[in-house]
Amino acid sequence: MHLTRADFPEGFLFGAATSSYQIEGHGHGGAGRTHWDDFAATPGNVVRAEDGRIACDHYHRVDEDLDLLAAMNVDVYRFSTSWARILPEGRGTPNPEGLDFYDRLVDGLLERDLKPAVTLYHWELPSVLADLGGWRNPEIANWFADFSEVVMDRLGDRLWSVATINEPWCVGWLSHFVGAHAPGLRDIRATARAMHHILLAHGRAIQAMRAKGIGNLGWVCNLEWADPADDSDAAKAAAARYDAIYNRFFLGGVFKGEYPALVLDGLEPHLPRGWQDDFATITEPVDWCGLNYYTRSLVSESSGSWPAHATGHGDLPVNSIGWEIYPQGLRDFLVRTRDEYTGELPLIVTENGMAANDVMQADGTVDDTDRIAYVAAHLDAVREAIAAGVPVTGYFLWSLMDNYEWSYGYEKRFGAIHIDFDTLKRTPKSSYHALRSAFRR
Ligand code: IFM
Repeated sequence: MHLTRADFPEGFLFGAATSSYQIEGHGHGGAGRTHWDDFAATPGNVVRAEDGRIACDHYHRVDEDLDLLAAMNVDVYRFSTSWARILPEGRGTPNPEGLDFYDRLVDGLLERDLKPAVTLYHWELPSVLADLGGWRNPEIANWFADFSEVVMDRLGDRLWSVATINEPWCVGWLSHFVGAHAPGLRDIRATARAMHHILLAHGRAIQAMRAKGIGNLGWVCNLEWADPADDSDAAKAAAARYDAIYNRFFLGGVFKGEYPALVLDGLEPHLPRGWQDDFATITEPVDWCGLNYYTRSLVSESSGSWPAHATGHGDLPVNSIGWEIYPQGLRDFLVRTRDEYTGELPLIVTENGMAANDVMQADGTVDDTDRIAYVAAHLDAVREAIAAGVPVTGYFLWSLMDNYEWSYGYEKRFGAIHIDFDTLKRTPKSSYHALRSAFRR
């Protein structure tokens, strides 16, 4: 790693990120069933039908994991609270064990001088709320705001930052239109409603938390760079549609109070009545914006109905999932987000990292030089954005440790720490050691 802390502005924050269902072990501690448990139990949805019941068993190994985190010299730990662990029925009486767990986690971070950055929702919707329509039901905005209050009543006095919903494109489009994530729907009306209600729930929760005096509230979008697959007007138009759905819808909703015309072309007939009135809530100001960035796609026109686009890849190197490695996209997104949406608001790279085929060597080491190169190239892209005047204030690695990679099960590894999913042994990889040196104070 050619970079160190000294290459970034004073006060720039380095962090590592995880999420609850992906690491905790959802089978422990009285957590309620989630729609990911249901999705994973349905044949064909997840590799080997794996679920998050045990995951990394972080629930029982939290001290060991926090020690490793602190020794990595990061400033911030971005983690999420499981709605179903805290409210097994989605609403009503909290599970005391669930709240106690996050309480210990936050105290453990503070004892180690780490900043707790919580994300309230990272995809594990309680099944009972999914039964009521989940993100399709407008009531979810109230359920989510209530959940945010329960979390803040217990943890709000000790958090560094709070984000509402992680990666709204995944929660909305990928889960309701593509059907690749829970609840696995392929339905345009469900998609339109879910995408709108995600934003409404975000706004309501921000209002509820602000009313309680909680500060440093943020919004996290995942962005994927979209280039036309060729020079044709059709490919350019398809790429613009893809970009509007993936990247502009959620930023536009929160920061401009409008949806892109290219998305309304397909979704407007399916949005709930009076959707425009909700922008007053959706645009509730936030204190920072998080961007999760991994890759780009080459987009072409496809036959069939709206949105009539197909994605493919060029000849760039790829990660082990097949995602092209394109650091330039991170620099360009940071600049574009500042220019078109957020202005002087602080931007944080809340996730960035690489899936790689990491193999434990006979001597017990894991050499992931490709991941070190990936992170270094993306940190360079962040530096370029900073040099262009973009107020980027932090970079968080995805992920601290190998974990449950959703529909890929445990097959795809993103961690700086290797997990042996049979023994649950933790082994820091070479990227962990490289970052630990780079982040040294
Ligand atoms: O593992 C996911 C995470 O849950 C959300 N952002 C992308 C990561 C890698 O796919």
